[in-house]
Amino acid sequence: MSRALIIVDVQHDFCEGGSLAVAGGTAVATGISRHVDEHGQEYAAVVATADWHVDPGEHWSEQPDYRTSWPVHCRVGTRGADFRPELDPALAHVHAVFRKGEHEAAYSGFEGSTDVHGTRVGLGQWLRERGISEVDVCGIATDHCVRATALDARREGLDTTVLLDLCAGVDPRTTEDALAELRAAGVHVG
Ligand code: VGL
Repeated sequence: MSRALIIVDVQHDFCEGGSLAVAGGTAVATGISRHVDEHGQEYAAVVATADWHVDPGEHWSEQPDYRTSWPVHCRVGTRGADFRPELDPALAHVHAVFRKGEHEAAYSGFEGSTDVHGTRVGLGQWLRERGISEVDVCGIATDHCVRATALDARREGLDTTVLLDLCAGVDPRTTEDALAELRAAGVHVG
């Protein structure tokens, strides 16, 4: 059995002071770095995803509803799209970064791709090629990108665990709904 860690969207704009700040985001960045320091050797691979928007259409809105439309966030070339510095110790162990959403909303890390010798490779293919059968998922936001990434991981047939202590959610109600949906889909919530 071969396990990977997927670190979802721990970027400035999703942490305190960012344009779409999620309470607890910075603490999650610190916690993930500690987790990788303590448990990094248990993973065959550690990967990170990043929201990476150029022009994502109605995903950005001047009047966001915070469910399907959002303030401008993670614009490519801005600090908001960068990873939080508290994640740096974990990033030193990251094998690949999967960027998603240049021209559309993209909640799941499985919509992201990384460059392998000039070819774009999606997260699902990348994990399959390395024989990964289990994934731990952590990051921001529990009720959106973590949710979508964990559901897609299950659909890929991966034994999937959400590390809840290493996640932060936008809204307590949608976070509870997301956790119920994840459990119903067979995702472990630990
Ligand atoms: C996210 C809202 C909008 C996330 C991304 O990373 O969970 N949330 N875009």
